Amino acid sequence: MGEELDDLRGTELVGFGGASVVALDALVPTVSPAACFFGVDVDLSKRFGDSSDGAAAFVRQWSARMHPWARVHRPSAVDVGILSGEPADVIRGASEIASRAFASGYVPVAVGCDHTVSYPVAMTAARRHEDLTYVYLDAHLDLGLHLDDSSDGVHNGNFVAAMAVGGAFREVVNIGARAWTTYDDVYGADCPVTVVREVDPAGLSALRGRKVHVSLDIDVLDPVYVPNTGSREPFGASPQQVRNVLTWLADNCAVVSADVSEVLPDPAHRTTAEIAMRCVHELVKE
Ligand SMILES: [Mn+2]
Repeated sequence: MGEELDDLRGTELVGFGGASVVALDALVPTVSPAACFFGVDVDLSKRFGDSSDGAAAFVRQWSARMHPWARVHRPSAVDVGILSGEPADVIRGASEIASRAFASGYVPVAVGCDHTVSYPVAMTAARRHEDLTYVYLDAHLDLGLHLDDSSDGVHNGNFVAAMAVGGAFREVVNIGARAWTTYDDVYGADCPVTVVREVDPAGLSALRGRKVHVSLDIDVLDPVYVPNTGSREPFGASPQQVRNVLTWLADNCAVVSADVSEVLPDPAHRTTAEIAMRCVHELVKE
């Protein structure tokens, strides 16, 4: 195998968002569905934005101080490691970790580099759960504007279109698209695509009761809060608005899997790691 998980044997290691660190092979079945975090530390296919290689280790390191909070509020959340290696191998590895997390009753949550990390996790979830809705908070639609002029297949600007082709999902729902390009006709999807432009639970009632994969591209937040992201767009959401939406999804839908991505590992903006992890922690409350 060309991909590998990092060594979790250090006794001092604190996991993503303060979660406990557990080796994947030591993962035991859980009765209540908790988050099973894992990292992907290489860009899988980044066409847009600066490199975010190393983002998973950055997010883990700078969200470790959430441990006292996590111990009280998310006691069952675990971190099974960070994948690195060749992108094709890492994509396979991410699918395998997601499958194993599902098999043990966990909710797999990938912490990625580029947004393409969502692709293997959501596709694995769609194979396991019929009638799954793909919900992504993102300033961009990633819906195939660039499918035709690219020879390298799926990347972080078109993967949503690639996922929606073939009927794997009941519906694709974007929350928070605001980039100027999201006003072009760019849809390449074969299933219904809905755009909810306001980052507000008021626009989400149609999702009540659904099974959902939730993907958080950190650029849905305003660059004031997260300047270290590859494709910054003005007029974005606040952390509180994003958290409110994720809380609503957790309370009104069945969140089966999730991911967060597009944080650039910049030591000048360490608090963005806590913003990212506090937001995704909201999706799985065990
Ligand atoms: Mn984006």
